[in-house]
This record gives sequence, structure tokens and C-alpha cells, in this order.
Amino acid sequence: MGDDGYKTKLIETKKAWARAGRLLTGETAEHGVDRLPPGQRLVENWPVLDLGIQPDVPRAEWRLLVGGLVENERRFDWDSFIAEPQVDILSDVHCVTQWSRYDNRWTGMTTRHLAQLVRPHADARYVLFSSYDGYTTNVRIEDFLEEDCLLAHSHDGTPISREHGGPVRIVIPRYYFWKSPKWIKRITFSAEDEPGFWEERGYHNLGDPWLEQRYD
Ligand SMILES: Nc1nc2c(c(=O)[nH]1)N[C@H]1C(S)=C(S)[C@@H](COP(=O)(O)O)O[C@H]1N2
Ligand SMILES: [Mo]
Repeated sequence: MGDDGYKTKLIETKKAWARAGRLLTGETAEHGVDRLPPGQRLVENWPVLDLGIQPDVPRAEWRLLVGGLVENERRFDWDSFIAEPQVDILSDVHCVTQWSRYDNRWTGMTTRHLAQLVRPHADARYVLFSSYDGYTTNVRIEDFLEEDCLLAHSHDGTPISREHGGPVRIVIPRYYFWKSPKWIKRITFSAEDEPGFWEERGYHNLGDPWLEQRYD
């Protein structure tokens, strides 16, 4: 996919940062020791980052297809999604553009519950995401199945707004926030890894903020 129609200037700036290795402090922090990862600053507000497209997907029209290397492909609409067990999970957000936001309370279905429903094959090693704005990203299956990962529909007790990725977004707290796709449309379990939008544009394939894995 090209960058046509996206917020081209921002994308060019972020690609240039990746090339220059900007924002790397050279420090490392051990996960869980310091709460703020190296090179990050704490914010109280919640910045919006996207490609300049914020798809308007009403709950009634939202569909999510979960497939690929699974025993039971599933297609969710809002009612079937919300009928599954719901949990609240508190986590911190770390964006590669250097802001972090503590104590976000997300409500939704855990990725572990989803995996129980679809039953990924043993050779599924990666999880690939695609969204209603055309955004894509990728994680390893073991990271997707960490116990704090979920498909979230609410944040701090209110439905996730359109700008923040409602009706449903993925939350994968241990990585930079670009690994948490908004407006989720499709989840594919795969034997092969496939770099997503930012991974193809100079960003790290994993994106662990504690190791400052900002750029490739
Ligand atoms: N579908 C989609 N998901 C996305 C993005 C995007 O452009 N489209 N941007 C990513 C990036 S770079 C960040 S930092 C976070 C921003 O989420 P927020 O706008 O809710 O803060 O969403 C991530 N998920
Ligand atoms: Mo980001």
C-alpha cells in the first residue's frame, strides 16, 4: 500500500526519524523496574495518532474476521463480541513519539479468550492485524497471548471514541502503541511474519519500549 490519502507529512517525518535514529537515548531500563521506559515522558492527556483517516464504523456495522491458521474461523458482529466474557485490565501506554500514559483501564475480551474460541494451529507463530483505515501491524503469537492483551471497546469506563479506534481496538501493553491497532477489522494467525505499515517504514519489528526498540 502506498501513502496516498494518508497524512503524508507526518508519515514522512516519522520515516525520517527512523532513518536518523531520533529519540534514541542509548539508555536501557529493565522491564518493570522503572515505570517510565527510557526516553519517554509522562502525559496526562491522551494524544491521537493516526494516518489522517478516522473511519466511522458504527457498532451496528462493525465486523471482525478472525482467521488464518485456526481450527474455528470466527466472524464477530457487535452482539456476538459483547456476548463473550468481558474483563477490565489496567495498563500503561507508551507511544514511540515519546509520550506515555499511565493507568488506562481497558474493557473487552482477552486475546487468550479469543484464542480459546478460534484455536490457532501449532504452526501459527505470528498474528497479523488489519484495520478499517488500511493500517496493518504484526506481533508474535506469544506476545499476542500475554495475559494483559485484549480487544477493547471501552477506556476508563466509556466507549472508545472514533478517534481512538472505536468500536474495538487491540491493546498490547508491552510494546509501543503502534502495535495496538485501532478500528480492528481482521486478525490473521500465520506461520509467516509480515511487517505492517510502520514496520515497513523503518520501525522495529518488535517495538519493546524497555529496550528502546524504536527503529529497525
Ligand atoms: N488502525 C490504526 N491503528 C493505529 C494507528 C493507525 O494509524 N491506524 N496508529 C498507531 C499509532 S502510531 C499509535 S501511537 C496509536 C495511537 O492511538 P491513539 O490515537 O488512541 O493514542 O495507535 C496505533 N494504532
Ligand atoms: Mo505511535
